[in-house]
Amino acid sequence: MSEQLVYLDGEFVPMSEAKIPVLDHGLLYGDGIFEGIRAYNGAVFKLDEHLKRFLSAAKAIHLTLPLTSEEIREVVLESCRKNNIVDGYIRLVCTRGADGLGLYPNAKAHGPRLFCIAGQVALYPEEAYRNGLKVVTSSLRRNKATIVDPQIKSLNYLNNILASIEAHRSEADEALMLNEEGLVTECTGDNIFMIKDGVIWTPPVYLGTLDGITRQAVIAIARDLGYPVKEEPFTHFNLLNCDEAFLTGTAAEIIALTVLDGQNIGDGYAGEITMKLLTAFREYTKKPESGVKI
Ligand code: PXG
Repeated sequence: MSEQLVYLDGEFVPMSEAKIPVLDHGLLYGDGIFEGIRAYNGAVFKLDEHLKRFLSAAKAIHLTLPLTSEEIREVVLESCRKNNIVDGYIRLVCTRGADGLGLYPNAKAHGPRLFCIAGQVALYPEEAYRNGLKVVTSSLRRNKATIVDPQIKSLNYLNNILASIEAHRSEADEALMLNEEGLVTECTGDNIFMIKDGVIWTPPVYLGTLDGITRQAVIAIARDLGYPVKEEPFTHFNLLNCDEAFLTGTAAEIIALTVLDGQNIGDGYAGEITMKLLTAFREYTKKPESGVKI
């Protein structure tokens, strides 16, 4: 197999040559933004929604992207073509560039650096979808929107990484993150939903949640199937006592949360509505209208 080709700063280079200088502000300070995107069946899933979020994040951190939205769209599609992607995972990143050791970004140094990696997706084993994930509540609170807004998909993921390390140290798969008020926000790389008495709940983004692309798709699919969906706050108590809970994210798609802090959610297996949504979601990902053709 030929070497993976990475788009970096205007050209496609082999992975082994795709390097970022040590002075890049993305590396020194987490100063940059990213998107994790899936390709299904020869199309990039929700590409325009990902680009919209990418552009909003750039605006929020005062980052002038080196290409237009239309050009970035083409970079993503061309990255897939160059690597023969039919089903895969794409990482789109823009760093502030090589700006030196000062905190204030030096505009005279190298400008923002855009790169795009198109490769394979690491999936949970299929039995994880039936058995669900073990989740523990993190001792770390989710970043407050008044400090660094979780809606900005920035390269600074320490809040999430530290919570993830904490979860794995206690042999759980994921960490539940509450905000300063103790309300449920999301997990470290996934949004969260719970189902109680046939009603589907997910936290509103203003609590400190990333507005996930999968979250949006699942809300639309659930409403199409006739389930009421509420984007309203709920507590750890509510989650612990719900009938079913699941996480959503680009990599995981829809995966049940079956054990929370050592206690079963429902009967401790993926629930009926969760599995119905997963089936409907997977059908939707195969439809041409869910993505942009590669
Ligand atoms: N919340 C956070 C904090 C995220 O980073 C999601 C929710 C789900 O959003 P999407 O748009 O993917 O439905 C994310 C997703 C991973 C991984 O390996 C996931 C994300 C970033 C990096 C790695 O699962 N983001």
